Amino acid sequence: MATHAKIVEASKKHPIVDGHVYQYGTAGFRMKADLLEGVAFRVGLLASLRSRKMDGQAIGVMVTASHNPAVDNGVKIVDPMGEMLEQDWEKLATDLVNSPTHEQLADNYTKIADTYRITSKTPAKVIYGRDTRPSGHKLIGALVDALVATDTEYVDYKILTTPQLHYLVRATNTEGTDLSYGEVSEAGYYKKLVDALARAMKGRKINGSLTVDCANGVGGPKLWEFIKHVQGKVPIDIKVVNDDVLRPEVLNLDCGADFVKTRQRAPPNPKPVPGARSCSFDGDADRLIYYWLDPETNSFSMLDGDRIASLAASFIVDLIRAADLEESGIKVGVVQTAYANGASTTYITDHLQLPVVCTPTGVKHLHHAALSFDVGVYFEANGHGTVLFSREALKTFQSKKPQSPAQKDALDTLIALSDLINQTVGDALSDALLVEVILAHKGWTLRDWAMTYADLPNKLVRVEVKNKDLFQTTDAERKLSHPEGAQEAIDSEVKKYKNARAFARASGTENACRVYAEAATRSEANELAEKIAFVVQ
Ligand code: 16G
Ligand code: ZN
Repeated sequence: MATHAKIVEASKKHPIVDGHVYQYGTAGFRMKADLLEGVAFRVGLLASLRSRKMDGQAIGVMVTASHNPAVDNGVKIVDPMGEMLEQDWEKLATDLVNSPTHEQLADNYTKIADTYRITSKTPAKVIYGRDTRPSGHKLIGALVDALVATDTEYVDYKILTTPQLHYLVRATNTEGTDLSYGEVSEAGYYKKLVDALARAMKGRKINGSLTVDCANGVGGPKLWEFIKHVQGKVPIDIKVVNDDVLRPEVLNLDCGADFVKTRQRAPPNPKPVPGARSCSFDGDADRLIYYWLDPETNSFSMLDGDRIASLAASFIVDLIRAADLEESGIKVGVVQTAYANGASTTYITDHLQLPVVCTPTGVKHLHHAALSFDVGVYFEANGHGTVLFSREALKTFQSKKPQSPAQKDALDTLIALSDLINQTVGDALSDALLVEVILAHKGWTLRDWAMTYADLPNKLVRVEVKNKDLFQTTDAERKLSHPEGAQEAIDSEVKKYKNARAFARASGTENACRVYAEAATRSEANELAEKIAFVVQ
């Protein structure tokens, strides 16, 4: 049977839901899982085309809805170097998925192949994984039917964290080359982390234990796997909590990085222990937030993505200086979004004296901007982020001849960090190890880290609106260009407060607007957020 006919036949088993408009957004396709079966099938078709377009390199498909409730799911595509799908292809994904009939779907598939001169003679390879949601199994079934219909080779990695799949895509495509990213297996991922951790620690001690809340998601079992690999190699005491993946309904429920960040409090279960160094992963383990309860005052301190970015940037700059590479021209920079706390931006620009770039929300934007630096540190305030090292920077670290043991130590640490950090995408496990390494080097507690600057009080609110698409932004989402007059109204409210800043933007993942406000005091930030919410309502 010709491919066109095979696609039509297979598609009949996995129809999309009539009347629903699908869109490839910042996190791929994400919605109630029962709307997604046809989408998963169609994403399989596109991933196969993408692989052929990229000369047969492996393309990844991840089935996850991250921090969303258990009933949701999502499907997204990973490009060959482990990065997010190229933007032009997001549009193709949206068009292909919305094809109204099975015939038209197969026609659209052929049309894309023709437009991009893709021939079925080029081999295609897709590798995939899913988080712990029960609905993932069925979605993978639909995906595989598409891969079979298009003669695509595939590897099923079963249950993975999102960053593990990104790692595997890059490792697959660089295997046997001088850019090799690591062994092509889940075990290879842990081995790389353990080896890099040992080199980055070099006998230093991590004080006390780290409690990790895994959001009852895939991060739990994977963290246990990591612990098996690290045992006996590097002394690190990890206490795993909220790792129940047998009861799907508890996924992301009152726990996880998104809960901690949005509620600005520790998960109620297990009962927080004052003084304990704690962190939370989100449901697919690509976000990380640290926090602790002050044993003296019992107040809650959160160390979010902005804090991790400033900690990592300051540490790397110190190492570059210690390695006597200050004059080498290595450009270190930080990428944030409008949600970054103003105090973090001031700390990075004024205290660390580093350039800060602001981009729209969504990892792909930050990642792209970070590539313009030799060492690009990017984090969203919500805890998603990583550090990118350019090839030139790595070459400089490797070729520099140390003049003292201290210089050698700094160079070795820089190289170890580049292996410890998952450079494909934000990775909660890898980022947590990075934080642990930095705290160990500096001999810092979370209190020391929290003292570097004081966050400006802030408030984030979600506003129900009739049509969120009316809200268009400019200046990296810091200003509204539409509807007319809205920005002027926001400006006039902001002016009434000291040290204030506020913006509104349409969510990329829900039909709502988000409003963020910062001001000198908590009550003023709350009040300002309410006023801006009123403007956009
Ligand atoms: C997605 C993005 C995340 C962003 C969030 C914003 C990726 C992989 N994920 O989850 O980075 O912070 O959307 O959601 O890019 P919002 O547009 O609904 O505020
Ligand atoms: Zn996530």
